[in-house]
Amino acid sequence: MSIDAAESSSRPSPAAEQSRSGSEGANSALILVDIQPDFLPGGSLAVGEGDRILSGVQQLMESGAHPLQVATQDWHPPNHRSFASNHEGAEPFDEITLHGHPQVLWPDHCVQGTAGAELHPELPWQHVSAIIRKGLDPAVDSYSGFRNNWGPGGSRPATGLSGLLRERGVGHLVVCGLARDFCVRWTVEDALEEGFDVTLLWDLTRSVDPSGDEALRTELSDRGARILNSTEMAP
Ligand code: VGL
Ligand code: ZN
Repeated sequence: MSIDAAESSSRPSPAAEQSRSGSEGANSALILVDIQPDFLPGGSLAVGEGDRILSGVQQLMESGAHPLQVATQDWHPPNHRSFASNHEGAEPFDEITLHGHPQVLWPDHCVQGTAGAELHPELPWQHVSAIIRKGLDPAVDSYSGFRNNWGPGGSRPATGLSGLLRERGVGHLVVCGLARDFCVRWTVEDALEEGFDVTLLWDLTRSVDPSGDEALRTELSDRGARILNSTEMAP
């Protein structure tokens, strides 16, 4: 056996070691969920106080604390089935059944190519290695960064985010963004199911409906998410 082969067979890759350790730091990724003008005050699906997360998110992006940063971007065609405007007689925030599951009907938002769908122009996106666009299929909504919502066949096809993170040796995700009770929630739930350690930065999220926040916090922490404020994060 050559020296090279002996070395590579006896030594696990740094990425593999890091992902087993599950500790913070070297193998963590910052996941920035749907930080887009349509979800901020003035946007078509504005989340109350959504703009309050921006300076903390910016600091985190610039801190260099997370070697990998990944963003998700809600990115719908104009004929998307989650839009109330595409259902006769429906109003925004009505609930219907779509492919056998409850579906909230939203105001038109994050329409591909519009200003409201951009990643927020004031954040330093140059630090982000990958952007996962979701919600492109007009027939299926897509809250989570990991999987679409249920489609007509009952499956929830993967976006590829899980594979990307694993191949980069990531074991721990630090999640922030909008909206806490939809896309952040579904992303955290899927991340836990995929076996990642998850820290949710509560102060760097806001909800469409804050009345459910207490129950949501309990649910996510019961499922295994660590819930912190950004000020409590190790530097
Ligand atoms: C979202 C509703 C519809 C979100 C996206 O980013 O939380 N919510 N599309
Ligand atoms: Zn959407």
